[in-house]
Amino acid sequence: MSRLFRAVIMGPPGSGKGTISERIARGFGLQHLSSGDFVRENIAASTEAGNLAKTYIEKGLLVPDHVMTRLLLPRLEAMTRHSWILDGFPRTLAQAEALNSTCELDVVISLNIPLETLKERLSHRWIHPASRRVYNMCFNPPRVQGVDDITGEPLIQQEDDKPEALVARLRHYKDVAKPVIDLYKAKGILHTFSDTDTDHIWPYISSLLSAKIPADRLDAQRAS
Ligand code: G5P
Repeated sequence: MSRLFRAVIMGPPGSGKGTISERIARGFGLQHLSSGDFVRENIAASTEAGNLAKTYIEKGLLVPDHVMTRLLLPRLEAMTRHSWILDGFPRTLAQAEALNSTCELDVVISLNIPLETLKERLSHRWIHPASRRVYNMCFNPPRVQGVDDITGEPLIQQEDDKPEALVARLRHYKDVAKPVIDLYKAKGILHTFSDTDTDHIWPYISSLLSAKIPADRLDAQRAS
């Protein structure tokens, strides 16, 4: 069996973690695990953790570490046979330490995107609440303004993409991410990418992963 590959993608809100993770999942056959999606699934299902998380997300705050680790770690522990890209976790040093005790990472991708670009992107993001399909009114707009391409239902702007919550999220990210970035730098697995455009960053990430992912795993993926 080919060796498993585990990667994390970090970056502030709107940096393109979700967009790039989808490309990695498609291109390299990794499972895309998104901490934000886990949180939103729990909110939609009104679990105890979801109800608690909702009160933080609505204020543009991070969900407390003990809630996040309780949601995420069992999901990761259950994926013993899969290679994955983990999007949005860890965000704090406590989360990074908890992850460390669960698995060994091969690569950490850090996205370094200018603040003005982030604000611009997120203020244009709209979603279809039932499916979580994401649109951007400039980058990937719906075919008809304000409605979902598949269902024709109305799109909404998430509470935490509205301007007040957004500024708080961006400010907070920098403070809590620094020790996590320093930790992965010290381990020699951090790779940072800086640009205003996902399409410019993508070829570099793709080359990195082509070099890092074991050849037998890539061959299996290409053959499938
Ligand atoms: P999430 O869901 O992890 P965020 O805030 O970290 O949320 P977000 O906002 O989903 O991350 P992203 O994944 O980095 O952003 O970026 P994306 O969705 O791919 O792209 C953003 C927008 O820009 C999209 O509309 C996309 O189409 C567009 N775009 C992408 N590239 C380009 C480009 O090149 N040009 C242009 N013009 N547009 C582009 O977490 C949500 C909340 O859950 C909690 C927190 O409260 C968090 O705020 N949470 C956690 N709390 C504590 N610890 C954790 N580990 C947590 N994980 C989640």
